[in-house]
Amino acid sequence: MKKNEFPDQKLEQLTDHTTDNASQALTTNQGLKINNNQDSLKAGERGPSLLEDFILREKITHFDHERIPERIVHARGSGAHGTFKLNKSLAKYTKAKFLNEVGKETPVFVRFSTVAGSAGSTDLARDVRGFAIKFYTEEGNYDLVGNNIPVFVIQDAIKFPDFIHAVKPEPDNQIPQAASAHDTFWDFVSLMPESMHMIMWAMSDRAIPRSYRMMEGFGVHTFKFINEKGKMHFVKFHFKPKLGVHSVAWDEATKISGKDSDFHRRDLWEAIENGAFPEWDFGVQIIPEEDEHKFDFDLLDPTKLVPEEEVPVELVGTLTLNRNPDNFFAETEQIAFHPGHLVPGIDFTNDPLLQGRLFSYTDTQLSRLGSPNFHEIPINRSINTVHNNQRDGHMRQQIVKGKVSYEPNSIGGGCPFQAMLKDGGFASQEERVDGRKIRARSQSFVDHYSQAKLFYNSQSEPEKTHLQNALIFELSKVTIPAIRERVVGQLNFINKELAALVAKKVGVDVTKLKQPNGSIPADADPKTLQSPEKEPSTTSSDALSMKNTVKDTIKSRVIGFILENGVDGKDTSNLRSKLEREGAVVQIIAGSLAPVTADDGTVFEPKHSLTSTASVCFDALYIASGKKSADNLLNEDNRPGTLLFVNEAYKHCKAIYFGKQTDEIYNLSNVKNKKHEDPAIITADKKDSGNAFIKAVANHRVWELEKERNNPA
Ligand code: HDD
Repeated sequence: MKKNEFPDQKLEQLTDHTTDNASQALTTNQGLKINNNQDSLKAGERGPSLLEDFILREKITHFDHERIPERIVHARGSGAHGTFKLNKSLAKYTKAKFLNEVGKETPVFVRFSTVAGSAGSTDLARDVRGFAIKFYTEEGNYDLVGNNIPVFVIQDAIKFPDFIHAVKPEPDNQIPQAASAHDTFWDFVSLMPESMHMIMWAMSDRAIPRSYRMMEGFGVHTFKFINEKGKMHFVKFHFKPKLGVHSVAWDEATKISGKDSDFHRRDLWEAIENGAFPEWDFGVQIIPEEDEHKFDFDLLDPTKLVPEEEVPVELVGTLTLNRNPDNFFAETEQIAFHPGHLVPGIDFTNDPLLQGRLFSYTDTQLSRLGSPNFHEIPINRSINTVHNNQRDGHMRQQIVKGKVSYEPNSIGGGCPFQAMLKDGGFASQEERVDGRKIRARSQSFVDHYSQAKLFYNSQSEPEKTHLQNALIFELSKVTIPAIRERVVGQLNFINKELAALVAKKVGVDVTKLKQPNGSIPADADPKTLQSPEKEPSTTSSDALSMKNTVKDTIKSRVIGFILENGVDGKDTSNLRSKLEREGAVVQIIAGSLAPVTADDGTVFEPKHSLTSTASVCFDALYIASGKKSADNLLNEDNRPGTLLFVNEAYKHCKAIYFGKQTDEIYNLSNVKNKKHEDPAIITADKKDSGNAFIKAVANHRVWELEKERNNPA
């Protein structure tokens, strides 16, 4: 389906604010047609410019003010429009209308982001990814402002500014950009044992996704569902990508950052333009109110997940992104999310991280978007009309009729009036709250390692190796030995082998470790503050390993065809059609951008040359059949590029298909020395080679052969 073929209420609303400049004359902001946009008004052709030049002044003034502050966190991001479809009614649990009627579609805008980097930073930073969704429901906007990691790094919002200051570039020299591999970050987390669970996730490959389309989304906090009868259930939100959860290798991530730092942004944009609409299954974990204390962790603690083995995820909907924004600034930059944008049927819990967020998000929009009227920006407008007595302020757009801007009133007939519950009026769920005013943390939050153990235990061997290497890389950038030591001390509580492996590489002697003490209040009993011995209630969970994710599709995977003049036209076109039928994207790479002529006269238009791109930007490679093409790829000019392509794809565990008569390339590359069975190296003589290639691409990578592939000799 093409762009804009999804008529929906939000799209119609946005269309009223959208301009198309096609066939239009240039005008000033006042609508005056401009006759000369090349020269300012001067006193004589070589004379000074005149103050009178209102056209120059208007243009320059607007330009001078066209930047707004970037988001304090999650500054780097990309978004798209889409739709949320309900496949199974949740009316039993919630009265939220968009979750009641099977088949109902709700327009959405989703923004993905990294957390630490500034707006111009690389997409491939090792970082958590934001996954924020605005549902434009008939009952108002509902925002689910989540991440691709189901737990958070701190338990209480009061620590958020500290955490962000620690991870952002250091204040004296603004180094490093978009990276956690530095002293202040590790200093902070080494003193905050509660961060260890999320650190495990952030050091895993989840933090370097292959694509926004291949990552999970989580609401993180436990929320509440309230049904028509007022009955409450706790709920955790999940989004599972239909393409599976996949990552890139760290070495690749660092190279992609140089070759194409917009890799994720481009990938999302192109997939949507090509009609390969990203899709997620939406799922919920429902927990009856009575079971609140059934778990051996606190449901209010945002550093904990609810293992799927304990409460299964029920898939009830589909999220599809199907339309790119028309204007990045107007839509993606100006969209303002807020966990406090609620609809009846959904409510907060007392999670102290969530409670603090409820203040922060409106507050930040005031400085970022500059006015309390940010809700009137087209992308932020709800699809039902706003009726209230809030008035005026910078950039007010709504024109509210009448004399009345207060309530109660008689002059306006009492309008706008309070809605009854039965008519969709929102009421916070009543809850008995009894307690002493106290600045303290619940004892039920004092379990910092059990789920960190669960995550580490659940990883496959290659995933564990990547996690170890990530920790080694990050800690090697820490210049203060005591910080490295403290982190290893924390790791020691999670897994002794992991700690020992990391310690060895970062110069820490595990035998001499002192207990990390964390930021312990002076009068606290240290025994209650840490729980290194506690084992997780579930010891290993399949859902936590990317190994167990979807691996049966090559939809939208980008496959590089490396070829040159004289290539076997028939073979190449056949494979191309076969892969495209499966939904893959084929891109031609040749020695230059000049059209390539095949042996049968077919002409292939290269999208890239061997020097303009690199194998890190592709999911798999086909070295196209044909002796002449292979010879040309190995001529003096092309040889280094061709071999680098193959060797890097090999090193990064990708599928490579060597077409007919490409033995010389095979023999000159590192692939030649492989001494093991490798299902992702396909040669043309292999039976059913085309399908074997498709299977290997769908498998994403042969991570289990990483050691062998990295030591090809
Ligand atoms: Fe936050 C933005 C996700 C805790 C304060 N946050 C922001 C975005 C995402 C998250 C995805 C980007 C939204 C967008 O694309 O515009 N934040 C989370 C999650 C958290 C979390 C999943 C924990 C579970 N955040 C959190 C805390 C605070 C904030 C505890 C402050 C007390 N977050 C903000 C913010 C931002 C933001 C400063 C920056 C830009 C914005 O809000 O609109 O208010």
